[in-house]
Amino acid sequence: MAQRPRTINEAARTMLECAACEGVELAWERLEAMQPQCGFGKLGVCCTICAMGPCRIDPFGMGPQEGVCGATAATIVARNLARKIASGCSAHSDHGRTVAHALLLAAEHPESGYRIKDERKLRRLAEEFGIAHEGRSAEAVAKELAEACLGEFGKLHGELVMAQRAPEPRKAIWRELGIMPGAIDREVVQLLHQTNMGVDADAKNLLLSGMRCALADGWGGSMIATDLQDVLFGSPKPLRTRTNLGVLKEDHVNVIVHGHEPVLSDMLAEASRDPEILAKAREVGAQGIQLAGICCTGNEVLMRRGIPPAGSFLHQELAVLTGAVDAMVVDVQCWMPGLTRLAQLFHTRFITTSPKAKHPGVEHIEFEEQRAYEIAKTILLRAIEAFPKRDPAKINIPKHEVDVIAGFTAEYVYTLLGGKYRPSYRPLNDAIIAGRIRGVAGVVGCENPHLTQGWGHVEMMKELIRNDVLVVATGCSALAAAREGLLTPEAAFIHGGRGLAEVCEAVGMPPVLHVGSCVDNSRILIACCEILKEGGLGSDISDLPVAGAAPEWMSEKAITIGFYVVASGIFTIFGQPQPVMGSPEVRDLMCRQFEEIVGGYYAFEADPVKAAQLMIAHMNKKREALKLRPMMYEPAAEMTMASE
Ligand code: NFS
Repeated sequence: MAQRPRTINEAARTMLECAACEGVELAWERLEAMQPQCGFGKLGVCCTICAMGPCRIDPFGMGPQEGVCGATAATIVARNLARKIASGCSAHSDHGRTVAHALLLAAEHPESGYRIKDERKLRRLAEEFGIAHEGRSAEAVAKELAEACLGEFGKLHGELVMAQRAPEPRKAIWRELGIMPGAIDREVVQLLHQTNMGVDADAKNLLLSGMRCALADGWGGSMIATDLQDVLFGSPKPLRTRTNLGVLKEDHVNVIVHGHEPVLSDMLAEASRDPEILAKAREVGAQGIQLAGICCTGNEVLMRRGIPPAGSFLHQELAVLTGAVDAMVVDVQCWMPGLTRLAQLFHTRFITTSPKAKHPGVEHIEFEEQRAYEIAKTILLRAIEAFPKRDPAKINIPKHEVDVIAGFTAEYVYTLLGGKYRPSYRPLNDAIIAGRIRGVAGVVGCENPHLTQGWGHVEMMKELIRNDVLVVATGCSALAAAREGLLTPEAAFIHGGRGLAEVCEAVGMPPVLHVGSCVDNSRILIACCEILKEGGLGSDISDLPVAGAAPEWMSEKAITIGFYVVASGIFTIFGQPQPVMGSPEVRDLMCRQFEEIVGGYYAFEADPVKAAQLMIAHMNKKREALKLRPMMYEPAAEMTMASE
């Protein structure tokens, strides 16, 4: 049987060949060594919640159908899934909390190095939170806003402030179902309690609570992260830079920032321009410092500072293999412990920085927001020390890099489409109503060595834009698209349908808009609200011709995102199924009954072109319900089946 290619990306392929020659083991080899993987775990029917187990349900109906406590497959699957939602919500929300702390610091201790960069957004948020701001200093307002946001995690009463941004009919559904989120931490705690041994055994009830917790992420923790990052680090605006491993420079000290929270990476970006640091770099023979990103912290500094992304999730090990990474600096989430051993084969300084994320044998330079700039400089000095220790024989930087335009936000769409003098969502709504644009798809999420890296994202996006669907992308999906040149206006003419290409040409925008990191999926929710407010496309998010997808997902965070997107009323496709296939009851809930309950529902489809067709069919259904005009141009009937 022909082996599935590991990646669609040329630079990654070069590095994988180099790894194979050197006998270095990466995630792909570790995956192979793991075969066969546990089928019970994959189906979600293995329960380790109490010590009467581990229990597992026989999916073929030949063995036990209940755990020792009597829990059925549905209970076990739903409980396991709910715990993953709680974990994903924790990760994003803790990120939001960190940013709120940094904002508080900026307000109270300007000497910390953090500054308020978007005062307009600060004041707008203050109004939303009921904080008086007129005639008050930005710092005074920021202090109150940061405290109010921190309060959202543990407040005793009421609903999340940002969840009020949702359209009225949506909020009515959430209240009716009892899934309107309250305090963020409480939603996580309640879900963990509910999934304890001997508490909730009702799959539907568990998944509804899962939705409430997920909504506390999407319309709470993640939204706080996004908005406060805009206040603190500046609201992104479209900018052009380069991406892929070729952005690493042989004659520069290369520092990779990897992880998620820009409180560190933004400060490293600032410190990398410090004259003292640059002088030190020159002393060791380097021309300067090249900062490059991996994963979502890479997206954060890409959007705001134009720092080039070296790659996405599966590029992390490949970057070290170039032999030219002097320091790999990680904070939280999505870094592989396998990096530790790999970095030891090279001169690369692998540095952890968060008290929440350490690994034996790894240098730990703890990041403290109060001394952010000083610590950022210390980290850069470590990289400079490493530079002369490079082994020239091991240096192999693939020459691949391409143009990328990134930095779109829900707010920026106003100017993008409406122009500077008539900022408005009207042109977007009109293009949808007139049938020039079929709808909008959010394609997001991770990469997974189970699939050919980038294949799912890129083939899905190509099929969508070919059918006049505007794509918004975040996280590693956006980075995969960037590497294959989809984030440039030219891509509209090469791959786009005629209607979409006309719109892209008129405003000079790419057919795939990079809207940020994974917490920035909240921007997509807000864009949906703005489209509704503009009028003509229904009254609830579930009325809109929109869909979401995570074709190569792997993280628990992706499950949480999926749940808040579905609970917000949006049809969502995951490539690999979530671990629920061991319970037909849970699968039916998610893939069918959810539509009646919340308007949004799931499909699992690994073929990205077929998945795109499902999204298109969904958009057509919504267009019909809205009685919109037929599409102006239908693409040629031939459907290029994706082949792995
Ligand atoms: Ni999202 Fe971003 Fe990438 Fe997946 Fe990880 S970096 S927060 S979880 S792997 S998209």
